[in-house]
Amino acid sequence: PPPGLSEDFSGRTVLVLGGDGFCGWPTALRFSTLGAKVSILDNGARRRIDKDLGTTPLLPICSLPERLAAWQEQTGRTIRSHEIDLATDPKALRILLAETRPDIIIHFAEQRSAPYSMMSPEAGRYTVDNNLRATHNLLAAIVEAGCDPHLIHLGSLGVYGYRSAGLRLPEGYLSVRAFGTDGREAEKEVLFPGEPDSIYHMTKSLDQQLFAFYARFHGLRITDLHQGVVWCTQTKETRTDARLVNRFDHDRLYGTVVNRFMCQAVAQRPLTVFGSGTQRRGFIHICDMLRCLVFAAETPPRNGDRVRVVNQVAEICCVLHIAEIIAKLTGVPIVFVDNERREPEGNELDVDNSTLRGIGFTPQCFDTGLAEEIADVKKLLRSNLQRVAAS
Ligand code: NAD
Ligand code: USQ
Repeated sequence: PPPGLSEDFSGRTVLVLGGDGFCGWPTALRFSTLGAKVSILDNGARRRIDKDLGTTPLLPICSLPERLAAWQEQTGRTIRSHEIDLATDPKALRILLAETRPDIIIHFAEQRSAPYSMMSPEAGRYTVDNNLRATHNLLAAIVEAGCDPHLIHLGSLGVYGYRSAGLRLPEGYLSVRAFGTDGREAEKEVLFPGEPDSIYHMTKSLDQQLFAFYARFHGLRITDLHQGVVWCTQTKETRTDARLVNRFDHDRLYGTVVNRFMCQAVAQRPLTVFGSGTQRRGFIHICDMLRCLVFAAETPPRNGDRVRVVNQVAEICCVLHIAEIIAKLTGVPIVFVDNERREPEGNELDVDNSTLRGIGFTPQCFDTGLAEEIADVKKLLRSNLQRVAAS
């Protein structure tokens, strides 16, 4: 652990909202490993969306009860689960909070695909209804239940928009100077004005306003992590048993770019670069995401503090650069595909990630980490095929 932090969560209760998903599942296992009493809340929406779209993750994932039974069998640790829809069942949520009085709530439970949110008016409406209601129901339930958890939300770098236009995107706040009517100059820190490029990212921008209000008005302790695209899928806990494997999305709507490229490379199919590939994004490895989450959980803001915003981004680069590294490592060609998304290409992107840098670890980067990850995807697929053949 970084100096001064114990990474010991014994005696603390952690509620992971969206704990059946790609980021939530390994997070629940990590906090359980670190001694916390963990509960998962999830309404199974993602598994239903998979069914509706006719997509399946690269490796089959067990049902949530099977996953939790496997975790108990492997470690002797219990994780409880609650099938509650955050967006439509505020009463069940309030009762759960009043009963469990969590010390930490980690909120992943939103529809998270930008292209999904833009594919039809229905999908856009679902994304807005689901995400905003979920977040607001959560904030209101914390107040109603009279508990005082540290709420950690997974936001997105995309709330700022991807054009930094010569600025270094700050961690959440911008200092604004203006002249008052008396002619004197005044300065104020304001939330960075978002320029989201999808309905999904817009919901994350609006979430920020809800957090700011509840922190100011009700004194809630909130950390909003503006995270970049997560790459890689497995963690030390999800590797211990095939029934614990994490979801590995590789389809066009939910598969994130690096994970898609790694699958394509293993399948010896061309790497699909959308548009010119000059769009720049922020990225973070899934294991580094967990380290940052543990750090955030250990360093809560105080009641009355403004929302703490952290840019959870380890590396910034353009999509084509990643494709080129993978093409060089595997010999798989790159194909340029018409970009169906409306997003800036050739954009400048500079992000202040001093909090992450200050934690005291070296994040994993593409130049050194991709070869090992591709080998890992091959190994995972091979062992899964053997498991299927043996069953
Ligand atoms: P995911 O779709 O795999 O998981 C989200 C989980 O939340 C699913 O299990 C889903 O069933 C659940 N859920 C959704 N709506 C719910 C509701 N109303 N009530 C209860 N459960 C609900 O997504 P993910 O990749 O794990 O992303 C989690 C969070 O992290 C998202 O908010 C996303 O914006 C953020 N994030 C993800 C990435 C990434 O690259 N995956 C990057 C940055 C930020
Ligand atoms: N892309 C390709 N080829 C592909 C897939 C994607 O070129 O086969 C490109 C896209 O055009 C885009 C970039 O890769 O320019 C990233 O796309 P993505 O699907 O990997 O990620 P994105 O849509 O940005 O969304 C993901 C998560 C979302 C999170 C966001 C963080 O799905 O939940 O909020 O990353 S960020 O991008 O920093 O806002």
